[in-house]
Amino acid sequence: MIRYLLLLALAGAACAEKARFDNYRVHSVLPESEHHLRFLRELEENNDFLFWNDVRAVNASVHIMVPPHKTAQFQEIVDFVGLKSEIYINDVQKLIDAENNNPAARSGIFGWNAYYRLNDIYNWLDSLEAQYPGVVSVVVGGTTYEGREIRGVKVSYKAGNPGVFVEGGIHAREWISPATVTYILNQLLTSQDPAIRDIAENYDWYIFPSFNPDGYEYTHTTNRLWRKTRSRSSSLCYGADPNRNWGFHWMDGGASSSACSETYAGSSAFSEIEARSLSQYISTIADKLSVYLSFHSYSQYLLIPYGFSNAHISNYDTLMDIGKKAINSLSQRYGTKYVVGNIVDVIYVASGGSMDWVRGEYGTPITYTYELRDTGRNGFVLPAEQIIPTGEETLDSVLTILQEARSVI
Ligand code: 0X9
Ligand code: ZN
Repeated sequence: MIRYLLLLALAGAACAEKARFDNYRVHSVLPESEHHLRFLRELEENNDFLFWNDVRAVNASVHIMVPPHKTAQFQEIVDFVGLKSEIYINDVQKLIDAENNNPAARSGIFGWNAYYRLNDIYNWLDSLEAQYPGVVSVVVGGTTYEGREIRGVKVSYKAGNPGVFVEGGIHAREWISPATVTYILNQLLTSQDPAIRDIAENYDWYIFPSFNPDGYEYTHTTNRLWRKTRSRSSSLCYGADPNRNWGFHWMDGGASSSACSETYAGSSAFSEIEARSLSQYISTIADKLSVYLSFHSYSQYLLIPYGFSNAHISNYDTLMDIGKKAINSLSQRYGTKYVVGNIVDVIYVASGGSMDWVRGEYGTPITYTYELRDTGRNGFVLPAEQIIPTGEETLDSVLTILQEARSVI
């Protein structure tokens, strides 16, 4: 019921103005026993608080957003269960206000000192096609519920290259993902570094900054913390989790059948037009793909398939080996530390993801999902000053992956 009222409030706000998060705090809570884990899982299912990350394991902190009017309730809960809790974000709204206050975002000139609206990104993609004729071509990978294009580019300097697919922004609120993906694309076209030129010109790139354009726009106009698509399949809640909706081991753990859940898998596999149309597009180029990279935030993980099981896939050792080299490269520039591993081992069971479908359906050999910066001090609301450093270190690791991939594809 409480959840329902909150949704009504948010839906009302949708027509009028942006949802605000004044004095909302994010607490980092430490489960120290199986009992704590069970308790936190139950709390998450109750949908009373928005969990920014998931309940994983003993000693893995859980980030829980607490509205000011629920502070007392939250305090009672943690005291009662004996959970250690620390405030990571004192005022979510302040962080949101500071995140993107750079006037660059409104200047009309595209760049990496601010987060941009979908149309700014799309106009920039179009401009690349004009600027790099014969190299960049704009492609439409799919359509959204609200009728937007899912626009990307193909970058190809010559025929016959192995293909790399780069997916950003499947979760709407993870703004650093589209920003990092456009950063990488820009470097591929403009960098003079011979190592970057080498991967740019000797792979064919299929790059999609936003796999969830409706959700991304909604995070700009209405609710900064929206995750899902914007489809309407139930009378209660909007959207499904587009990274639980793909048709390989759909609803095989770590996904919800309730429409109001943040991990709602949808009414059936590929019920969401974004996942369905993108899967059809990927099918048309799958035989050309050697590498699939998916970008999320946050937590600083480099993840390998699958999300429904931690059984070792055929080239597990290779992916772990390359992954370790990649996170080592990533750490060189700014000391940013990542953890590499199977999804289930590192985070939690999560079925129906895009990477899993690509791997399961086509056997694409080199597949990784990034969880970009940070580890929770800003979470989804990563200040725009961190876009370029994140882009730089991430590209360092992508370079390593593609250099190493050569000997195995
Ligand atoms: O839960 C997810 O979808 C991802 N984490 S996030 O915090 N960004 O939501 C993890 C994706 C794991 N990938 C697959 N299951 N394929
Ligand atoms: Zn995500």
